Amino acid sequence: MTKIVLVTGGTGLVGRAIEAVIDEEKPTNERWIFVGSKDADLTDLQSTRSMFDKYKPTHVIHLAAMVGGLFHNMNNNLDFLRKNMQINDNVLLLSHEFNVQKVVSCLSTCIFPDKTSYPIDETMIHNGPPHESNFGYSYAKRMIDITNRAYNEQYGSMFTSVVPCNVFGPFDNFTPGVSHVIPGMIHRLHETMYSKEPEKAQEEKTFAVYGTGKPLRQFIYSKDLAKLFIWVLRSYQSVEPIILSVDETAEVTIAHLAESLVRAFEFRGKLEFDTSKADGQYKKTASNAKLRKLLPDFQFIDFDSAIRETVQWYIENYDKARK
Ligand code: NAP
Ligand code: GFB
Repeated sequence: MTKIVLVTGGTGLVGRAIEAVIDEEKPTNERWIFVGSKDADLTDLQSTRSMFDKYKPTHVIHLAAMVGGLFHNMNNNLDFLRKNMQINDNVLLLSHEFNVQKVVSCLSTCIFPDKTSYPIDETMIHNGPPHESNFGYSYAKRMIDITNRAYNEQYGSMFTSVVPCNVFGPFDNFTPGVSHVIPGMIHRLHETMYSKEPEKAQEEKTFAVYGTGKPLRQFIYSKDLAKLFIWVLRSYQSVEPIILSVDETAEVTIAHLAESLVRAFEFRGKLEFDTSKADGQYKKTASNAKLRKLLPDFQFIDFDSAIRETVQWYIENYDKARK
């Protein structure tokens, strides 16, 4: 029987990557539908119900969320909390009402307890408060896991979730003040090189990295995450969350990331660190041991190559990128 797979948040960074993988694969027994807020405002129950009634999905990949980087979270914790709670409750309720066979929702490694031992693993999600910079988003995401377990206990629903580390790639959100670090720095470095101080030679220009550059992050390329998401939908049969992250050894400092971006742009100016800006969480090192056990041969794309591909995409799609 043909699966009807509804991807909420299908027009975003992760959704567009999944769409690209599916377009290449052309599965014959699956019909994939990628939706954005134009198709339904998922904070509204009636609008959500109409969309479920229109598509009658058998499977759901639930990506839709209010999403942003450190600075956007710091200034909007209430909105991140309420909007994401509304979206998540509506999508899971309608998935139940329409007898969806499986829902894979999306948490994040930034929702784990701030005071914790490392590496973090899937069993530690609720072991203490998250970092104060994004408590709204974090508690909304944690409630997905709680709600999944409640539906499974009461109705036997196969509602599960994945926990990606920081994601980047084409079709990201490059909007200043909203974006995550990689699209944020790509946008600003491009402006430094091509718009600001046109009278200055590149060698005389400086690019400011926000914060000290010392925090550590694991970054997964959206194309890799897309392949793992599709595998989870087809083959992972547990309500327990699963971390989808690059290896602990792939963790880099923000300064290292900045140097990789400078190489990708061939920027010949100087880097400086604007320590008046917050660093956020120092680290959130996650273990992908559970994933590696299930998929021992999965190969992640080389970080610098993925950064180059993303920078190239941004330059070629400058006019249509979200910024
Ligand atoms: P994104 O690029 O900002 O895309 C967000 C998606 O959600 C868009 O398709 C957007 O639709 C949709 N959306 C937002 N509000 C909506 C609403 N009220 N009704 C319907 N749709 C709505 O986000 P992303 O980076 O792809 O994130 C996808 C998922 O991955 C999220 O659950 C996020 O929490 C999770 N995640 C992201 C990261 C990361 O570093 N990016 C890391 C870990 C987890 P429009 O296009 O119409 O606005
Ligand atoms: O991706 P990011 O904004 O969020 O990364 P988090 C923030 C880190 O990058 C901080 C530094 O150390 C910033 O000082 N940084 C340097 C920059 N330059 C920039 C820049 O131009 N823009 C941004 N945004 N940061 C988020 C959570 O944490 O992780 C979200 O707040 C989400 O909820 C996301 O889950 C995955 O990695 O700190």
